[in-house]
Amino acid sequence: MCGIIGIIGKDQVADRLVDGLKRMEYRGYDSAGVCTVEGGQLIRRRAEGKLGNLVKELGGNPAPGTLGIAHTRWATHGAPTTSNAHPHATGEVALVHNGIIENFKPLREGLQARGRRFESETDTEVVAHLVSEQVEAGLSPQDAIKAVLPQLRGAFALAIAFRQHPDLLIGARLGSPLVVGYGEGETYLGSDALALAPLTQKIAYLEEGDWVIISREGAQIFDSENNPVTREITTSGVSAATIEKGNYRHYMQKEIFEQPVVVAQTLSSYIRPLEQTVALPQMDFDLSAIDRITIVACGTSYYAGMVAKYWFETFARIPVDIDVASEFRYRDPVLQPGGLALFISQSGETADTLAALRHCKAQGQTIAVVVNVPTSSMAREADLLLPTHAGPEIGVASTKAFTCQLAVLAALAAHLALCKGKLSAEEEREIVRHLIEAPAALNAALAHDEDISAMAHLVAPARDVLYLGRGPDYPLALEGALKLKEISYIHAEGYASGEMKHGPIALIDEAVPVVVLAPSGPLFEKTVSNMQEVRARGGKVVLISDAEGLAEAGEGCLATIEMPKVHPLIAPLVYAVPVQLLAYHVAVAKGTDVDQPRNLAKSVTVE
Ligand code: HGA
Repeated sequence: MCGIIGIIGKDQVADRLVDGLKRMEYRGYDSAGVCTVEGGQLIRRRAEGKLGNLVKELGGNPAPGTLGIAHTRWATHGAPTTSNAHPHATGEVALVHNGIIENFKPLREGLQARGRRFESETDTEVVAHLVSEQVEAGLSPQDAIKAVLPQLRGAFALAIAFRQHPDLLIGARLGSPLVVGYGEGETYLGSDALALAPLTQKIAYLEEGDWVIISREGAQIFDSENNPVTREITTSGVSAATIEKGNYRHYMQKEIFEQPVVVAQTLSSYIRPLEQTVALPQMDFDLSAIDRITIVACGTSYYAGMVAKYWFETFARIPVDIDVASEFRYRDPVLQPGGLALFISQSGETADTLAALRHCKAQGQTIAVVVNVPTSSMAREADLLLPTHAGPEIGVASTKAFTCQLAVLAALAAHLALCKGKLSAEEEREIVRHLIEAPAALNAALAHDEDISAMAHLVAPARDVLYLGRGPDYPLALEGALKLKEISYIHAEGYASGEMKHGPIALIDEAVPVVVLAPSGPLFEKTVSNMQEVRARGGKVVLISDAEGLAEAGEGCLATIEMPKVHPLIAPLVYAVPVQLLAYHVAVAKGTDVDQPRNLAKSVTVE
């Protein structure tokens, strides 16, 4: 959320700053702004709404200068208006911020008592005034930062420009990500390597509490105690080309269709297809000693964790607790020694999940992470890093990251089962054989895109939609409902199909479509019975099943969606496709903004 970028360069920066914002727009699109320094002036341009509005503003009102900062906002404090847009500035200082300054109220009151006037409702503006106060008192930018950072509580990534210093920018991070990029006679700050992809591949990741002075010659990094430190400069593998939309209408659509390839890519790191065995990265702890797993995640990643709970318990017979990160971290969870705490996050920066990870680490749990960004904070703080290889996910509604997470988690479950002696070599080979079938099965599921597109108009007018599933398909029902809510703004709920009769069935009438996920297999009959209970009350069912399941139970449904017949192990991966496509086509039918749905943003770096 909130993308920030800073450039101190040889040439004009405004266009390149806006270009960087374009690559981070998935992080927030409430407003955008830039500020350059030129001729002893801070030149600031801001606009409410999508980035296009800022581009228009700059068209009529350019911002010259070879040094500048820029921001795309997902509002936490204050409405998405131009006056709340970043950069926030005083006469001397301009800055952009990702995070929340939790003690902004007392700081603001103190500043107001000292005569400072505020122009926004944001928490961020206090930082601009605090730094400005120090600069106006005659301190250098470095000393001003040293004086201000210890006063801030909460989370921040900051990029700060100074009116009288066209030769430097200052960055700082605590809780929110910030990277330094090294160019030829140019240096950059950015929320992530993706923002800087066309500018440089040479990236240093700041650590918690670090702050940095960047100049055209390079960067000086300091830790939270103000000691000079070096942070490794790595070569980022992210190229600008990997974040193009190609021939697709939306990023989300492209990412749905990438799934066979990226799931295969991910699996190739976790299985040996010839030997038909699972292969996890080296780890310096004994996995066989793990006797309890705690899974923590948010949103779609949480649903991947819910599927994994079934696998860990079924295959490895290890008890699993699972919780959403925002609840877990504040409920004082009981963590037994010898436990594995497993965190799942696309970005690896999700603030709630990261805080939960640090809590578990402090309690002596072994930390494993499934993340899509191997340079992220979670990846760097884990004992066991299990990367997904989904490539950059730009669509705000997660799709390919989810199926890649499932692929990794299935391999982890099999490996744990082996370590625990619960799986024979033959059973391992069987699991691997099914996993190898997943990419082709995903392709077969995608072949039904047109059918789903053709029936989307049946769901689009609904005000409410229910999704039902049983066993590992229950989390899929939750994921289907989440996808629909996120991008089509239709109220949707996922339920365990057996739970309907305990209350939600009261909602059933002919205006509420009920999407039933029922692959043929051990749970099919039970789910279909629950479906019949819905239909007996006038409910309109969209049944998603394989040919066999549809032949048995498809008659009289509002619509059916056929999936390939697959082994129950990979059914959650395959059944992700129709729920993603259904949400996508309903959103297209409704004309909503698929890639940038209202109120949402990706990489949730605030609590
Ligand atoms: N609190 C600041 C920045 C918000 C943010 O980082 N969101 O992800 C604001 O509301 O402008």
